[in-house]
Amino acid sequence: MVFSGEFHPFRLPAPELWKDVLEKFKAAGFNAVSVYWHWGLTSPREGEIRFTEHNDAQKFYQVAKDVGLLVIVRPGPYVNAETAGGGRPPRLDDECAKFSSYECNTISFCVAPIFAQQTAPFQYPDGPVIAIQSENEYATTSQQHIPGLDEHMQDIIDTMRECGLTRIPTIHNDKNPSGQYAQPGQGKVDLYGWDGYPLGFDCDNPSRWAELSTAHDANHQRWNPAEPLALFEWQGGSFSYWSGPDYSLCYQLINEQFANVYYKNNYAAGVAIQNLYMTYGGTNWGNLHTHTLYSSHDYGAALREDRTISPKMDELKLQASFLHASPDYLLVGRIGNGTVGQGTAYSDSPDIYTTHLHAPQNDVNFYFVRQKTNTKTTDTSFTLRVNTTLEGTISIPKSGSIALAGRESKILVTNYPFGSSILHYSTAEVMTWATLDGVDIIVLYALEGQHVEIAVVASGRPKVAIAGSRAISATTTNGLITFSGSVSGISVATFDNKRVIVADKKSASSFWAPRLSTSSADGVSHYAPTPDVPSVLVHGPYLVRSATKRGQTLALTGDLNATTTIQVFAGVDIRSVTWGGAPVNVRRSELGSLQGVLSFPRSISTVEIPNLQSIQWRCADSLPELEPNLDDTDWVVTNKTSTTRPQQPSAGKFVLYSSEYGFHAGQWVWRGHFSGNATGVQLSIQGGFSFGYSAFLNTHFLGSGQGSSHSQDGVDILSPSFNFTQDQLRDGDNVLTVIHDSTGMNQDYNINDEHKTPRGIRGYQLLGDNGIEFDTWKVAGNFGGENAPDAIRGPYNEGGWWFERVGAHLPGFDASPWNTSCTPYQGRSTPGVTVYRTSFSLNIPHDADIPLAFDLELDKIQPHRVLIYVNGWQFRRFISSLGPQASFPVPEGILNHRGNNEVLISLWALNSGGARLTKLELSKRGTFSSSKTATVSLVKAPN
Ligand code: IPT
Repeated sequence: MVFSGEFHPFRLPAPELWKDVLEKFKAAGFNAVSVYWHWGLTSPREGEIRFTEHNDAQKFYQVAKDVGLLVIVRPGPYVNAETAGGGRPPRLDDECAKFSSYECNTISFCVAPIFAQQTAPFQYPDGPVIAIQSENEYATTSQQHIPGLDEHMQDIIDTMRECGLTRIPTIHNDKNPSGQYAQPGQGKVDLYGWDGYPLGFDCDNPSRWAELSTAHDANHQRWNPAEPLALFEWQGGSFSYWSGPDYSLCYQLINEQFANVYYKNNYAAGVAIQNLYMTYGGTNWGNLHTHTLYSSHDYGAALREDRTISPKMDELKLQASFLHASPDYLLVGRIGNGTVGQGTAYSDSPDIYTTHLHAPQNDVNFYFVRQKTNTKTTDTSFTLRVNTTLEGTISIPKSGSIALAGRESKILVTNYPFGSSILHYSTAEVMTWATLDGVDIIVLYALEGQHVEIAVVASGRPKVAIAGSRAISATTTNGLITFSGSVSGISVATFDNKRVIVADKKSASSFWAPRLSTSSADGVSHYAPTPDVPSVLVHGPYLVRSATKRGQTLALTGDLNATTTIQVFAGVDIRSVTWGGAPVNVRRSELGSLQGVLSFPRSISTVEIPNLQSIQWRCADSLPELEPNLDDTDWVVTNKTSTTRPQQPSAGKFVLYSSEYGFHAGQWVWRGHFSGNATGVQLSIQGGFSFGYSAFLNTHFLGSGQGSSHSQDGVDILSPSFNFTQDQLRDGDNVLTVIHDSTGMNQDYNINDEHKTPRGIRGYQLLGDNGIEFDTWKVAGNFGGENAPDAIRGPYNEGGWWFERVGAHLPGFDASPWNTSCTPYQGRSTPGVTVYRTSFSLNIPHDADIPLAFDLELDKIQPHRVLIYVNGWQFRRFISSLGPQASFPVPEGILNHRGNNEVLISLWALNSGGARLTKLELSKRGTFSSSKTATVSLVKAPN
């Protein structure tokens, strides 16, 4: 079973934190991670490839290998992923008439071959990479008529092979289970799979569920029955949009109940490869997002943007642990092959839908039960007719009933082997099991208060000892011990060579099942064991990352969020326990565990962080363009009169598309020069969903505007018209200054070149004397354009406003001449842009993990737009009138947790009354004592 989570390394640009994320995946039972690589970030300039920092594929593979995760690699060339251009470098926009086609011959000049070469040495079993994806959701059946698509797919596959990726399967993620590239022919991949987002991206309706599909198996049988059933992207969360719901609502939509019901429906179809998109979402720092979403990419994923663990991770841990401990699951027959089936006939309640899978080798039965319809959200009580080896067909429980909550699904087993023992049947679910010193331990769970009945095969009539919360009692008949009761806390029954742990679901999720570290040098041994069961069970801590046996001592590492009671279930040869290297005072508990207390260090709970209100700020006006005699002679003259882009200019002689002049991201200043008696101007400004603009004539403010969060055609365009007054005009040269931002480049989801959608001024027209025209237009974009010198923070990090062009956002900038009597809390009283700079130091202990966030406050009355630059990294775009996000975590490594930090905030006030920040503070997203890695140092980047 490949239990995989999606993570885009470039969305966490502090590579020293990758290990933390992957260790959290691993601890939760994931055995694989799936990654995209982004061509546009990797190769912003012709001939230059940057496999450095957040694009360092080999470093990532090495970390995954060290942690013990397999890797599914998805290098595009097109990736979508809600990224700028969907992965295409915008410098290529004019290269071909139709981008994603064979005629364009994308593959010959794209980065995919070089990624393939990078990846080849890490193919399994030398390294962790088990599959390579060709393209992404490429083509639908209706697009098949576009010539060249299949040849393009084949070309990518051939290229991957030529580049040395010969030992792993090529894969494809079909948009729908429509069999694209599953059938013999051009572009066919080795391992076909499909994607599914059953609840779409409707975080506005966070409790609305759709019905479950019962067709997974049928689709699998139709397209590729000889291959494992693979879901290469399965909904793990949802993106959100400007002014839309906060990610807490996306989490609510795709929460632990969703994970429980929808993923178990996948297992009921015998899924063998499942990748949850996203499992860690990260951040759309530095303009790497497409325009449809905001700068958080939290995605409501199991691991939050600030790397803290959500309850969904608990649910996934329970599922993954069970699947790994149950090799019979992978040996089950198909639904409907005569011995197994699905429907309502298994239960005495018509409301219960059951899928029965049977693994003949050990005669194990799996029953996946759920509500027949998701419209029913109340509890259902039922009995289930099951097959057993010992008693034939019986109804369970024998006394009482099974309770299924409204949004719950259970996997119930019969004749389930654990070590040398057999679970005859159970109405509680199995989390995992282990055999420690000949004692078979199994962990079973149900929701708090649910009645369970559990029957374990015994030899004769052994004496049973029950300890802990004692929520269950035992009945002994010859050869069978039956436990029953309402689940609460942790109860432990010991008999024969067996220990049965029955926990409520919440208590069960506090179990960690680490594998004992091996000393094997190749690191590959992590991937192999069957069944994959733990070698020790640890209950209590917030996170357990590793367990190593040193003589009679069990050395544990992990994280705490509070003082915690720890229980260690291990072999009798383990006499003592260390936590993070320090001895833990343990004694043998009545549960059979070694029990002790891990104290939360005071040095960590009392860490102080700066109050941004009381530190020194300096400010500067960032619109010198409004000064009467600004010299713009060295600006780029935007004098193209034609463009090959599908979207043609709507009016005016010159093409004012920023990308035509090498400026692809961030914000820009446009200056149109004219002389004569104009009475006004009409403009069409295009910046993507929810973009903003302000226009000025000479020094006078004309007006501002902001786009909407949705539009039908994937373009957000505002068409303001301004009248000039006589006092605004000058004799001779007049300058119309337009500042605007882009919320990111479009993607090319439908293979129709949408990524070429321009940003800039789509059209313009001076009003007044007949024939009056602008003489020249000029633009200021990011420093260096496509040749931007900052190869670390990458091609999209900066825009073209004054402060960015002079490098005031960079840590080495000397702001000492700036004004010191201003703060962002005072703000400005006129429209325009002010930048505020400050520095502060942090002193967070090495053994602490304290994710920090900048918190702002929404303000619709005085709309403003804010960029937050942290040590030179544009980490956030905030739109006060739209939001929704107002709290912005910034990872350690971008923030220096042990030393100085340089922060620049740009405040763009849109209305004539100006704007100020009513709130700007640093907050802690959590306080953990942590063994994440020895150090996370500040990412080295130009000053
Ligand atoms: C799927 C894409 O493959 C992926 O890149 C990402 O964009 C995801 O959607 C949504 O976050 S496409 C799927 C919606 C059919």
